[in-house]
Amino acid sequence: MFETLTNKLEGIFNNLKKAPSLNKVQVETGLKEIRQALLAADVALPVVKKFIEDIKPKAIGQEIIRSTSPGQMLVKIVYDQLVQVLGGKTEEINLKAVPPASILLVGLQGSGKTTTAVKLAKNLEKSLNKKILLVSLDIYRPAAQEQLKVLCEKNNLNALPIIKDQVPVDIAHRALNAANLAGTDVIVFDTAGRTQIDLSMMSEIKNIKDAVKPVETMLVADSLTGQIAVNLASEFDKAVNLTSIILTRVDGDGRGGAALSMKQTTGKPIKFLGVGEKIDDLESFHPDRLANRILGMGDIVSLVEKASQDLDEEKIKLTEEKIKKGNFTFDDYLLQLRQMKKMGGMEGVLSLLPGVGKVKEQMQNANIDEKLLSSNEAIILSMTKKERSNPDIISGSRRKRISLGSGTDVQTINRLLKQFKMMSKMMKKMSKGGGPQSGMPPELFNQLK
Ligand SMILES: Nc1nc2c(ncn2[C@@H]2O[C@H](COP(=O)(O)OP(=O)(O)OP(=O)(O)O)[C@@H](O)[C@H]2O)c(=O)[nH]1
Ligand SMILES: [Mg+2]
Repeated sequence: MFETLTNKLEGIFNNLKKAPSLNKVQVETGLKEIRQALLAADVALPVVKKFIEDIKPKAIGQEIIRSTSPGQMLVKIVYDQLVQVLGGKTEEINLKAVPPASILLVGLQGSGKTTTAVKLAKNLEKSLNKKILLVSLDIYRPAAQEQLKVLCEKNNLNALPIIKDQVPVDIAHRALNAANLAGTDVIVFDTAGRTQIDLSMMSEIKNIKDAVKPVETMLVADSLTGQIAVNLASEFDKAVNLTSIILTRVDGDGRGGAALSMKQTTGKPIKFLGVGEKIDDLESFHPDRLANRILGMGDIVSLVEKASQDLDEEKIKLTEEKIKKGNFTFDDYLLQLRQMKKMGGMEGVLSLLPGVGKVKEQMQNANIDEKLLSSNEAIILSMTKKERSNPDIISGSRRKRISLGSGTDVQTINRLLKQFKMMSKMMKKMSKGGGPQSGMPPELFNQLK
């Protein structure tokens, strides 16, 4: 699976990742080779272009984290971008409906719809413990309905009994009734193979959609056809509004162009991969796992992840030192806000700082929520460097400018400045090592000392 790309990337990184340092020319050559590798893997040109454009500034201006090398950082940058291109986060199958939830599989002839219908049913039965009904709406290919029935019998799955000469929309209604009676959770509808240019078949699928109101309309597309599969997805989407894609025959696809181009080109997520002919050969699609498989360098990726986490903690320690010394500026505050966002909000970062239990409570009482974090960030970003290190100079007219720049109002700025002033005053007092100051509860003083 995607061996061509894996081998090429491995070749490119083999030399780079060991090098203790990389110059600009080396990085640029590396990027050029990655570009060629992606093109050779049949990834769509606009996708390749964006891939390289997005990683270029990161690769050239990369911040090297201690205990990693530039080459290792580059591996991580490419990995992150691969995850992005593959769709970012995992998109689960949508079954949110008053049961039964209907799933409609559409696609070209021979793309793997019938096989996938059965695999998908087994998968949902096993992983989500769902009660499933399978229904063939393929009245055109001889024995198509029997094919599904036989596959279901073989795998202990429920198929709707076949009634000869019924048209697809009627079969669909019958399936809905049967499912309601039997307390079925999910109905998987297999359909006849059709092309996007066959207008009568396309209008049939629209009628079927109106009848079954599927929560998922999934295109079953053959990964081996590469960019043709991607274009097909766009065409089908225009005609019938797809919700997601299942790529089949990925087991035989050495290149992976369809998987890598699909999300960016069509906007539709891939939810499953068919990786063989057997019933269990269907995998949920996880961008991060696939990127790892393609790159084959999971160890380096986790090494860099770990190192950057250490760096985050280092930065927090540094801020903590500053707090103790009483030189806390808006730049430090900004750093903290960003760390907070990255580390799962307020809770996450405060749990890393020692002795902040009370402050945490106070902040909660003061209603400092996540939204406020974002608006505070925007405000600080609208300040000049001078203003950040010396907030006292922020006059009325400056406040107005900052409020315009950050899309907030002057009151919000006043509030932030007041809060900040109080915070730094408190910190200064504490750093002088005096006793509890007026207005500060003694237990808070002790916590922060
Ligand atoms: N290797 C491999 N073969 C697959 C995969 N999915 C389907 N097939 C094979 O592809 C062939 C066609 O599959 P079907 O499920 O009948 O395709 P279909 O889209 O229903 O075909 P029509 O109903 O004729 O349009 C079968 O031999 C399947 O075993 C896959 O992920 N990997
Ligand atoms: Mg079929």
